[in-house]
Parts: sequence; structure tokens; C-alpha cells
Amino acid sequence: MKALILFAVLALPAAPVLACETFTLGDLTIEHAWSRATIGADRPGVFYVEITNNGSADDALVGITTSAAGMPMLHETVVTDGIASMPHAMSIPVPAGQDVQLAPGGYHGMLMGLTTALKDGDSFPLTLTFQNAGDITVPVEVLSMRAEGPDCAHAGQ
Ligand SMILES: [Cu+2]
Repeated sequence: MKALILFAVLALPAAPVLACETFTLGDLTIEHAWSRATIGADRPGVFYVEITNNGSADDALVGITTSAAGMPMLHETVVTDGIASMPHAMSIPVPAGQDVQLAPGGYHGMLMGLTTALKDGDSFPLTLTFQNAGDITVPVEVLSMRAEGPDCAHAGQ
């Protein structure tokens, strides 16, 4: 039994780090697509990603869909007088030449109605819909419950 546990630990670094892959849709670059493990399927999951617009025309993220959740939505975390709320974001601007992050404390995807609990190390496909660039489906890597983002070494890439 002890040997089995040791093997599992040693095998971890070899796992593919999907969240560090980069995807391209027209002038847009999509990377660091990740989510957090959930205890069950009753509470919503989260979706974070980084989008870079390398073009000269503005675009906007207008929706997300995934088989992992019945009702995925775009939210924005807004703090007013010290109280945080999460209004629904109809669209998230991705201005020309800029880098936009869906990250803890700001814009994020909220995966309402999870079909199953999200487990650390799992991944699920999610489709991002942009106003101008159209659709792209990327794999979303599920990180640990306390993760603040993927640990991607960009040196030499
Ligand atoms: Cu939210």
C-alpha cells in the first residue's frame, strides 16, 4: 500500500498541464483556462481564463457553454461599500491590443448546475463565444480547491 501511494505522488509531475496550453482564435489568444475542485455538485463551479486581443478591432466575450454545467454564466465581482456582489455580465469587453483576465475577485465564469463534482486533476471542455471572433472550445483544467491559478513556467516558451 505504501509503495502504491509513493508511486502516485511521483507520477503527478508527469501529468499534462492543460491550463498552460495556448489556443488561438483569429486575433485572440486564449490561455490559462482553469477551474477549482468542488466538494459536491450543489454549489456552482468557477471558470477562469486569460484572453489577449492581438488585433486592431475590439471584441467581447458574450457567453460560455459547457457540458459540465446546466447553466454556465458570466459574472463580475463588484465590491460596493465593502460588500461583494456578483452581477451577471452580459458581455466582457476584450479591447484591441489588450489582455483580459477572468480571475478570482473580478470577471469570472460561474458554472451553475454542475452535472458532477469537479475533481482536482480532471478537465472538461468549455466553449467561449466572442461577438466577432466566434466560438472556440478549450479544455479547462480543474485545480485544487485552494488554487489561485495554474503554475505555468513561461520561460523558454
Ligand atoms: Cu459568480
